[in-house]
Amino acid sequence: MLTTLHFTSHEDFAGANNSEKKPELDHKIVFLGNAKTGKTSIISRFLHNTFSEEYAFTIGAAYTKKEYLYLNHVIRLSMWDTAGEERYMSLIPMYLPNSDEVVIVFDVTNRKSFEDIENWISFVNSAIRDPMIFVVGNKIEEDRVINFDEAHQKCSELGCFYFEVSAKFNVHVQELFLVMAKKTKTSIKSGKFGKRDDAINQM
Ligand SMILES: Nc1nc2c(ncn2[C@@H]2O[C@H](COP(=O)(O)OP(=O)(O)O)[C@@H](O)[C@H]2O)c(=O)[nH]1
Ligand SMILES: [Mg+2]
Repeated sequence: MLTTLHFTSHEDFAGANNSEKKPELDHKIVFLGNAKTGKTSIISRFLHNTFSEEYAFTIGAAYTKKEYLYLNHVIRLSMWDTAGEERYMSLIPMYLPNSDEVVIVFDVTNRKSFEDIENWISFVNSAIRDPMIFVVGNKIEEDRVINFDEAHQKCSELGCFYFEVSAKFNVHVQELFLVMAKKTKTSIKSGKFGKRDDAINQM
């Protein structure tokens, strides 16, 4: 699977809350990965442009949605943020079947969170067929123990896309969501959304 991602400037993003246009793309993302890797922080950065140093444990799973405008296309995004803890794992297969993309977050300063990616991927594969998985290395502004090449190599072997962000310094967070919108499996592969495919292909 192709793992090279093209970054696009995020100046074309805008909130679409007041828009009267119907969404042209509707996509759903589930966030997985070990606890404290930054799942909630990445989502907060994207949704509210905020970041907190304090760790607030995510209980079970949290659902959020956002509509935004990209190059005049209205995109509706639904997200499931999960806890990353064993005792809540049994809940996750409920959210997975309807998702278009799965994001597995690890912390580039924490090797264990990187090694556990394989377990997360097996878990996803046992719940859904042919998932579109994005592995995201977070906290890249810190002293890292996992470098880009190692992570990229491993993701190529595992058939996943690889992306790096810093939720804290807002590095590549918008781009991550844009790339996912562009690659949304449902719209691109199945043609289920008809005209929406054309809209996305023009982005
Ligand atoms: N240095 C740094 N810390 C981060 C970053 N993203 C999240 N954190 C911190 O990591 C901790 C866990 O973040 P959180 O989003 O709650 O992780 P989650 O359990 O995966 O949802 C919190 O203390 C955050 O402030 C980042 O990009 N850089
Ligand atoms: Mg969380």
